[in-house]
Amino acid sequence: MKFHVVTIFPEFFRGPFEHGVVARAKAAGVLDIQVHDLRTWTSDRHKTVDDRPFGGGEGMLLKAQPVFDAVESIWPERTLGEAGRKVVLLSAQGRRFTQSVAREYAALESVLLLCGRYEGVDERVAEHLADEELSIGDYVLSGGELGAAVVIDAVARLIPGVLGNEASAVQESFTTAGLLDCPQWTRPAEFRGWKVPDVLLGGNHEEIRKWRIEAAREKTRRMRPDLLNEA
Ligand code: 4FV
Repeated sequence: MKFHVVTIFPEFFRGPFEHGVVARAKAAGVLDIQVHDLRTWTSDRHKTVDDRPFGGGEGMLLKAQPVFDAVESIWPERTLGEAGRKVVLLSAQGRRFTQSVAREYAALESVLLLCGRYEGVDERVAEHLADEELSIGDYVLSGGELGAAVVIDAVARLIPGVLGNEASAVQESFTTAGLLDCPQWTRPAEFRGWKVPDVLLGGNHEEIRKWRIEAAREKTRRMRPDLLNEA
């Protein structure tokens, strides 16, 4: 799977992808991440990528031209809504990024992530260039880069062959029936007087399976009742 990331801070992506699952996926050749500096597609000597909003207001906006030129240079023959690949604008106005969206993206051949900065991006990018806008949550970030890193991490884990044991991608939050993952413990069986539930020490796998489903429901009821309504 291939990710392209367009940003005014390419150096931002030096860190996040050098560790753990994503680094292993890159090393195994099942994941390729290309980071592009948006200023590459500017023509003035100040490499201008932003300008003031029409109608006034605080702050600056990313201009449409460098973003369009970037995408059309990275994917020259691409058309909107094309199968197998997507242009995605990270923004606070986007569709909410969830595990099911991560699964959707993991089935694609390639995703190009556009990282906003300043107060946002000229609306013509969302209207005429991006296949969709995506939000990682209802809060305002200083840029789309963190969102892009979140998307790449969540999707990379779902690429076949990336997680050592695929099983773990099946048995986790937001997979089985949209429930949160059940609580888990590791050694020691007693820590500061706090004991691991006996059923998990009993070795009766059917009992353990049933107990875990109920524990997952109980945790979901307590922490995310909204998920139960969705389920
Ligand atoms: C955001 C989010 C987000 C908005 C203005 C970047 C900022 C600035 N991106 N999920 N929430 N983006 O807040 O993805 O351009």
